[in-house]
Amino acid sequence: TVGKTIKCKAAVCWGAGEPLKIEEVEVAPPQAHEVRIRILYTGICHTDEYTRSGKDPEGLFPCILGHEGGGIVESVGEGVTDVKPGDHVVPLYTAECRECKFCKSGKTNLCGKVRATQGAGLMPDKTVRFKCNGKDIYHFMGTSTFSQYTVVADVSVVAVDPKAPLDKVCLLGCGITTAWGAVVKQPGIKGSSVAVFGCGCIGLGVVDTSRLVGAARIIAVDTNPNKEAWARKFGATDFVNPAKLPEGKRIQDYLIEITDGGLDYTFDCTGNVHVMRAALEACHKGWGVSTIIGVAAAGQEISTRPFQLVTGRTWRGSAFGGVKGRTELPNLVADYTNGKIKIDEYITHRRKFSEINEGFHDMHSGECIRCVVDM
Ligand code: NAD
Ligand code: AHE
Ligand code: ZN
Repeated sequence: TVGKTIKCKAAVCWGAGEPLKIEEVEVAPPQAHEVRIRILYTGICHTDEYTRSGKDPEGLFPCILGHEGGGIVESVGEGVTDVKPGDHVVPLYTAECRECKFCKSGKTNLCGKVRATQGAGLMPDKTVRFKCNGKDIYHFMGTSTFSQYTVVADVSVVAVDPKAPLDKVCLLGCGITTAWGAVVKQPGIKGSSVAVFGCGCIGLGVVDTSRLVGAARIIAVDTNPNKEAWARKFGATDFVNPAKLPEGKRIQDYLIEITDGGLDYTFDCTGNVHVMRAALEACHKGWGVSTIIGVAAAGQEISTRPFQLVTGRTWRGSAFGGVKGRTELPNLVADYTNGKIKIDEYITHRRKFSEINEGFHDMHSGECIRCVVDM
């Protein structure tokens, strides 16, 4: 049986730096190994804004952004075995095919199966499923959740407990999972000192998970003074505003002073390459480990004196927290429904789909942790 094209509303970004425009789009039926999803809720992540703004070297326009969604499977193409119509699902921007060199390595959550086409804004067969006024529209991150219906590869979606509220667990599609994994998969944090640079959804998630795994001291760092109360609520033991340090005092030198030589673990959750350097240099000589989570603009590069690494500091990074979505997300949903991990606490704003651009403005206000859009 051949499925039908669906007409629905989607927020199209027609060009770098432009606001999103709600348009009627046509969503073609899922082909072999594809899944068409009715998106009910989506979060807005800083990475959506990063690509919208034109800072993403992989950005393609016109496109339908969004990668933090929750929805219900509408139909599936041939050969799809893991999900069926009616299943509650979260799309995954980090696929998990379980067959490629990456998946089989046991060393990474990055999957090679669809990443090249995904980065080119296409489905795995190198075509698109979205059209607007007869024009092809690119996919984004293999998810495009800013559409009432989207099509994803079957390796890029996971079914979750239908009893879990989709307006909450959609946030496990990126921010909260990214932060959780970055901490849980980093051995040694229990009993250690941690500094977290940037207290948005990602940074607060790192603070919260560090508390959960038993870090001894958690120093939150943010230039926005309003983030102190947020950080403490999520488990920070200290808060430092780098903008309030004495003239000429660098944040890394200050942190080294107050921690008897530096932190055991630091995390960049800002995407600012100067902050990334400070986070690395705030690490303790001999063993400190700094993890980059933030995403930097095209053309930006990190630097430090190699001596920083020669003397035992480690610089690393993680994508989607190192989490293999199809295998691990159902457990994380259970952790949420069992009260082990927070989601509700991150939701500061809610918007109707027609107000999605206001959701982006909320993000810039400095008072928004996550905005959930009701599609
Ligand atoms: P956000 O904008 O909500 O949070 C960033 C925080 O950093 C803000 O509180 C801001 O005040 C603070 N900040 C800005 N400049 C600072 C400075 N110089 N020193 C200290 N704090 C500073 O963003 P978010 O949604 O939490 O995302 C954070 C970053 O993580 C973004 O770059 C995003 O693209 C990236 N990200 C990466 C992954 C991944 O898989 N690696 C996943 C999700 C998001
Ligand atoms: N396209 C950008 C990089 C963007 C990036 O780093 N994305 C993160 C996820 S951010 C989610 O909010 C990621 O997972 N990257 C791994 C991957 O395979 O994309 C660029 O610089 O080209
Ligand atoms: Zn994201």
